[in-house]
This record gives sequence, C-alpha cells and structure tokens, in this order.
Amino acid sequence: MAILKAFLENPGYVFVRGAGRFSLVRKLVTDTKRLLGHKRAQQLQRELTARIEDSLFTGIQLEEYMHNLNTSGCSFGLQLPHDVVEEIRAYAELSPVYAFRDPKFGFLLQDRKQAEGLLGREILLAQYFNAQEECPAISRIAEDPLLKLIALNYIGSVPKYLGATLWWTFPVNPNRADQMKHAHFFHRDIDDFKFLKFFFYLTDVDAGDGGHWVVAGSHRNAPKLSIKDHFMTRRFEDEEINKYYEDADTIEVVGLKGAGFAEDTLCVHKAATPTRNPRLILQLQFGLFDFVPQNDKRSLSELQLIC
Ligand SMILES: O=C(O)CCC(=O)C(=O)O
Ligand SMILES: [Fe+2]
Repeated sequence: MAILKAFLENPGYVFVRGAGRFSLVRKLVTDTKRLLGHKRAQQLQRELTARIEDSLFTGIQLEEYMHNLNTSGCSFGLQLPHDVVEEIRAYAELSPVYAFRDPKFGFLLQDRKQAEGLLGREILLAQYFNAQEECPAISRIAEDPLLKLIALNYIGSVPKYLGATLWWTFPVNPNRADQMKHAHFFHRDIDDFKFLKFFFYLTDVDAGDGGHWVVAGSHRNAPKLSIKDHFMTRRFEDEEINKYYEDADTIEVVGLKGAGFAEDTLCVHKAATPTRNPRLILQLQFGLFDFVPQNDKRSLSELQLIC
C-alpha cells in the first residue's frame, strides 16, 4: 500500500529507487539518453571547452581525471580558491543552520550548545537551506566549466544540475539511529540511473576525524553478501565492507579546506563521525533526471529558529 501511494505521488522516484538497483536498467536508460541527446551533448562540450579558462580549478588533466572517475567511481585533486572557501565559511558562520536537516530546528553556529540543550540531544549533523541562493560563491562553483565538463563526460549526456547542499557534522557521541539516518554507515545512493556528486571540504579534515570514506571501484561491484543484497539496498556494518573489498580500495578522504573530489555515490561510501573538529562540507549533484529531490530549497515560512 505504501509503495502504491508513493508511486501515485511520485512515479519517477519509485521507478529510480526500484529499477535503478539493477545495472542493466541503469545502462539501458543511460545509453538511450546518450543516443537521443548526442547532438546537444556535443554542443555543450564545445561551449564548456571554449570557456575552460574561466574555471576556478587549475592543474586538472581532464582525460586522466575521467579515467580515474570511470574506473574507480571517484577522482580527487580539485582545490577551491581561498576567496571562495572564505566566502562560504563567512556565510556558514552568520546564517541559521538546521539540526538534523529539520527546518523547524534552526540555530546559529555559535549557539550550538544551547540548541543541543533545547533539543535534549547532541547534534550530529546540521544543514543550511537555500544556501546557493544566499551564497553566490556556491553558484560560481555550480557554473564552473570544468565541473560541468566532468559531469557531462561522466553522465554521457547533458547533465541536469540537481542542486547544492551544505552541512556540518560535529564531534559528538551519536546514537545509532542518527548515524544510520545521516549516512554515517556504509551505503550506496540509488538517486538516478546515472549521476555524479562533487564534494568540497570547507574545513581541514584529518585522518580519523570525520572524513568521507569511499570504496574505489564499488560502483561496478556492489556488495552482495546475501541473496537479499541482489535486490535491496541497505546500510552496511564496517566489518561487512572490510571483508568484502580489498583494504587498499577503501579510502578515507582527508584534505585541507577547499579540497574537493568527484564521486559516483553508487560507490559504497559513508561519513565518519568527527572525533575532534567539526566538518563543513558542500555537495553538488548532477544527474539524468530530477526524480529524487536533492536540493535544499525551502520556503522561508517553513524555516524556524529554536534559539
Ligand atoms: O557526509 C558524507 O561524507 C557522506 C554523505 C553521503 O552519504 C552522501 O552525500 O551521499
Ligand atoms: Fe550517500
């Protein structure tokens, strides 16, 4: 019944979440889109290449970058300029952020302890809403010709920009339910038939302190630990993933503020809970369709402060 209701409300969403689990369906939809949109994709490729000099990013060899992304499902080495990092940091310091991504739980960063007192629980994660509209630096990144070229080449047809999300994770002792809900267990995202995320750290992220973890190559090699895993998606325990994949493929992404990477989060991945310092991260997503809402847009009337 619940599935039928969800299907009637948003058939595309149910279609992606269901059929998108199967690599054959993903390939069929992606290839069809590629064939149908070939001309538009070529045109976009030319336009972006013509303005590549405007990119915020330097020192990236596109061919090598795409090779790594295609084979590993992730590719590293993007670096935001200092002024862009500082603009986003300033926005984050001054704007309300929302505990557990709940529009009713807004607070200012400096009032985090007070917000925890009022909520009666430690805040593992807090996200901004309407960040891109309110912080022009995020639009500069979203419009960047190199990022768009990477997305175009990875997705294989004109990519849809699905939006940005900016959030903090804090060094707390979270309960298991919060960790499950907020991606602090290994999982795969079934957001589309083909999609790509870019992540940027806006704080320094050291080893053992809240980094993003990804299993290289797992976009083409899903963890199938039981018959059920052929059909269902779920959260995985670290031990399950460590047993299934080679140690060398499981990467803890560390980096100074401004460091960025591209990832097909069909790869097995997770956030680790910070142990010492809060982590601020920006995510931008591109895909084929926008069935699964990924943006952070909320009407102002929905947003409430708790302190
Ligand atoms: O916060 C992280 O590092 C992981 C987030 C995540 O799972 C995602 O954006 O799909
Ligand atoms: Fe995820």
